Amino acid sequence: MSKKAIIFDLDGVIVDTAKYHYLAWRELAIQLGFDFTEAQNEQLKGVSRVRSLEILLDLGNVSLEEEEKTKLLIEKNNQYLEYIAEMDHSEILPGIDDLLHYLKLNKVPFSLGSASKNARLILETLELLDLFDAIVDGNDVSTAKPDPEVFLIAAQKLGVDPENCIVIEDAQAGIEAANKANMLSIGIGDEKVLQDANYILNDTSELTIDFIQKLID
Ligand code: B16
Ligand code: MG
Repeated sequence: MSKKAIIFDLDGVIVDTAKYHYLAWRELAIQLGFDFTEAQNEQLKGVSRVRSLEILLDLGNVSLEEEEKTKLLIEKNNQYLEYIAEMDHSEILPGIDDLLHYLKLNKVPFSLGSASKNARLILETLELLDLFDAIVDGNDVSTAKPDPEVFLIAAQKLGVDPENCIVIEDAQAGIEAANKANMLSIGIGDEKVLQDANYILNDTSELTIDFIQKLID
């Protein structure tokens, strides 16, 4: 049996930071003169910060100079960081804390594979950072999901072959990236969005130790 490893996405798998991204993007949209709905926010899940702004501006039919975009990206992130600063351990999604500790105890290597450039800060706030064997985030990649780069770097850092890695993701772009990396994919959320995943679970409470253990045996 070859060694198996697990790669966790952050937003939507470990913690629901999407609600804070939404609030910060919405404030920006209102400032630019248009509204931004929660349904539209779905399009930003798993997508890089720069790409998120492009999607938002398209939705509002707003076109801006590069310089202005850079300013807005900083503004949005500062606002987002204010929300993040209020987070604590209690915001970890159901079952995740137990699962991470179980994997640690059983010496199953695991990494983060997130698009966020704030990933380390968020994991630290949740008191989870030290558990991870590797962290790969938006600062480490040149191409965002659905490109498999983030997961391939994680596999390399863990010293496990991609085909022995299991990716847990909530975004369609993340499932596509995992499939391209030749990894087993577990989608958390809507089955219509995550239809290309090898397994689809409604939420993280279904990500039980028993379920994961069967996949790594
Ligand atoms: P940041 P994930 C993603 O996290 C979020 O889903 C996405 O909405 C966000 O734009 C992206 O991180 C970048 O985040 O602005 O913090 O760098 O799901 O890949 O963990
Ligand atoms: Mg996500």
